[in-house]
Amino acid sequence: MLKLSPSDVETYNRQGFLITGHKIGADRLSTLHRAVESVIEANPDVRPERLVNIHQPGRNPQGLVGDRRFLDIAREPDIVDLVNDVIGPDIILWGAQLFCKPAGDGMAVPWHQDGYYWPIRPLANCTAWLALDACTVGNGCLRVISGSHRERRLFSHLREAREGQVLDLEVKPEEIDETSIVDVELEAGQVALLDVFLVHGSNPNRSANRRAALAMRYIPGTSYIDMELFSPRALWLLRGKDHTGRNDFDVFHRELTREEI
Ligand SMILES: O=C(O)CCC(=O)C(=O)O
Repeated sequence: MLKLSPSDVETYNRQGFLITGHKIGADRLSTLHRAVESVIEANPDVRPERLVNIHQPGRNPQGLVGDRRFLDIAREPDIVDLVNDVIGPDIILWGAQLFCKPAGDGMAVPWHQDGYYWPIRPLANCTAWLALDACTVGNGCLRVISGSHRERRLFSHLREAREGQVLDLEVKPEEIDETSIVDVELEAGQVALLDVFLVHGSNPNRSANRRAALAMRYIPGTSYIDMELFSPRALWLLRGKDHTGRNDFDVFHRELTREEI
């Protein structure tokens, strides 16, 4: 079992994010690169930065064709072990988004808090953000406002549908503490963990190198997703139990074949 050190956990709690020492191997990475190509080809009308729920095999409720290889990595014990150390032993996988910024015209992601978008009660989530390509300042790496999660409050967001941005909700500029911006540069295969209250975003990719990353989303078994307020999706109980009794683990699993589950 992979373990974060007490100092890693302290860093995660203090900063709201952690660059872990975990790196997935080259074979696994090549498999995921093939999955990236495959979902881009299967979803020609969707920007590659917006491939939501992409771990759900078959056509997902959002209308996108997902890929089993993303589900496999999201359930990989090494990744789930890291999540375990920050949200505890009851772990539910509920989402995975591919943010693939093509070379030359990759879109920006405005400053936002994930918690602003998601009806998770009580609000808790860890994102395991896996760099599928080398992520650098040059190709639009993840950027975070270190410590912005600490008050565990949601900042005011503006609805700004700006050309070239992946999301249309953006933290008000006056709420951004520019002195605490950290560029999260990662090698391909590295994993960072992000708290649900952390303000984060990324710049456009104008470079000659693609920047792909998979954001895998996990809630603790003490939270539930209010599906009445959300677009429907499948949930996977990966470890422990659902203490709320309000998460439905059958939805959409019924439509999956035995091989797909
Ligand atoms: O990949 C990025 O640049 C942004 C990721 C993000 O916003 C997220 O994981 O919620």
